[in-house]
Amino acid sequence: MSSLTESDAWLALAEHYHEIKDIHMRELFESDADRFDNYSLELNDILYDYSKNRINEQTVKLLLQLANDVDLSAWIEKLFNGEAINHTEHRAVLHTALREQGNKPIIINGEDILPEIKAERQRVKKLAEKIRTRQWRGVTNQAITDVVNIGIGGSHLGPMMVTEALWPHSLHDLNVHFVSNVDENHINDTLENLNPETTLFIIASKTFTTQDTMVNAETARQWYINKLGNDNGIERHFTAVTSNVKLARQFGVAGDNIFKMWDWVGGRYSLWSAIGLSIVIAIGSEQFDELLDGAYEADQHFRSTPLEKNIPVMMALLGVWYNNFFNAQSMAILPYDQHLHRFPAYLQQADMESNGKYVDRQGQEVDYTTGPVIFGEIGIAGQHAFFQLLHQGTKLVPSDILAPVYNFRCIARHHRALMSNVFAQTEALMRGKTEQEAYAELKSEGLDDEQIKQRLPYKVFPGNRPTSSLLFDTLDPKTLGSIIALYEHKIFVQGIIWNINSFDQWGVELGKQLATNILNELNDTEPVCSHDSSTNGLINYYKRRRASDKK
Ligand code: G6Q
Repeated sequence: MSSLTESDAWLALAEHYHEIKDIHMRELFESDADRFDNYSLELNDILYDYSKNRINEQTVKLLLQLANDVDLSAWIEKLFNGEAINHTEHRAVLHTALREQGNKPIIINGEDILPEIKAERQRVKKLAEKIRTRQWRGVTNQAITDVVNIGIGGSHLGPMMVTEALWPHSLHDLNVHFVSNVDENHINDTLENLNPETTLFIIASKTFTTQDTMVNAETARQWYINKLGNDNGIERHFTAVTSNVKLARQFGVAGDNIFKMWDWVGGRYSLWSAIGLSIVIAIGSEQFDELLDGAYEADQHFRSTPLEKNIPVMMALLGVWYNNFFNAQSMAILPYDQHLHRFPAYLQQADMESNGKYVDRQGQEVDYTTGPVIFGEIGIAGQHAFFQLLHQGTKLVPSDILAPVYNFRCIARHHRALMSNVFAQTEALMRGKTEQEAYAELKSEGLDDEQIKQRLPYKVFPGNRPTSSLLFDTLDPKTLGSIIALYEHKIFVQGIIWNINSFDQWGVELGKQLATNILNELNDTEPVCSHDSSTNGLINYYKRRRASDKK
């Protein structure tokens, strides 16, 4: 048994689960008129309502005890102070330094990193503003109209999600595209209508060795050369963001166009760094600063608010409650703001790559479950698709609902229709529909008793399905920055409780390594026999098919 599952708080929670598992949230609301006030928190214009969860005072008390038992507050300080908490890579984890507004030095290897962060941010802004104001000229002295970010994983999802989310705040005559897939369709479809003389590429890769990105970058360079007939002026069309400056230079990117990343920023936490160059180009320097401000305010909230009033801490503890005691295997992220349509994909990486680990910080296999399967979709679209399972399926799927109080143009007719769904869904998931209520409804529809008897079982909804709601005024850069940082910190807290390192990603490294090995085997037509029969069979089938294509 691990010390976590033997801790007093864990054992008490396991016992408490048996007391609460059959209590319906309807009862919890009936017995506490102030439940909404008692179980909701605010940060600036963000309201976090967690009252529709299967918890009572005792649950919260025990979950907080669990957080205290693992010394969460001390870990929060270690995070902000730059201790090497990514112990498998001997690295600090300092995405918070990227949005730090204070001047107190943050020392890594004897040096204050803040001046370098600020200097690099200035370089990024300078380039972005030149592009936005059409001062940056391409090979034929034309302004840039299209920017293509080539990157994958952490060098793609964050910038892409934010650029989509803040589209109303962006320049609309400057298009920002994202290419991640090494499938040629992605880059070819993107380049089809672009003009190399007015296109700028950002090769975003911390390592500058990721195969997918490098193959796409090479294709982009060839496209430029093929279209123009030579490589004149190519330095005005290629930039890079990387911690491997040497490889970026070897690729041919001019030194002035290379922006730095540091090893203390994980890819999935890097949108605040120069990896966010595409974001700065889209929304401009001032609004990028607001995004950073919003994240900084969430950082301050996380660092200085008592655990019981701390939004990311409560988000994390609820996740642990369902994951480890209710045995919930998944969690749904359901934004009702169309501009957040890539937020579930972004969080999928942030959460699952961080907490999808089975070995603890001492190198032992854990005896409890860790990160959940994260999935999601725009809430309205989900309602017409997988919400059926949320309402009447056999699995418990705790869900986060995110919705704006105002949206961009805020046409009342649209917005009220949208929000009526938000409120109705959270209420229905909580309350469900009893047999009596279903009976009364069918009766009022004019069905006779025989018809009602047949249909009744299908019209009953058990309810008691947890949702937490995040309502925010409007999806502006500052609010988005806060929301992202709240989720980053939630993930951190869960990693601390589960005693895992949320900041390495050996599973991703494995994929990179395996693909490189097999790539060598695809370079000729010889059959392979070094794998299992399925992998051999698939590779050889592919090779045969390709060989006959060539004939
Ligand atoms: C993120 C991961 C991973 C990484 C990609 C791209 O935290 O490390 O998703 O971002 O594999 O790596 P490069 O930026 O090095 O190309």
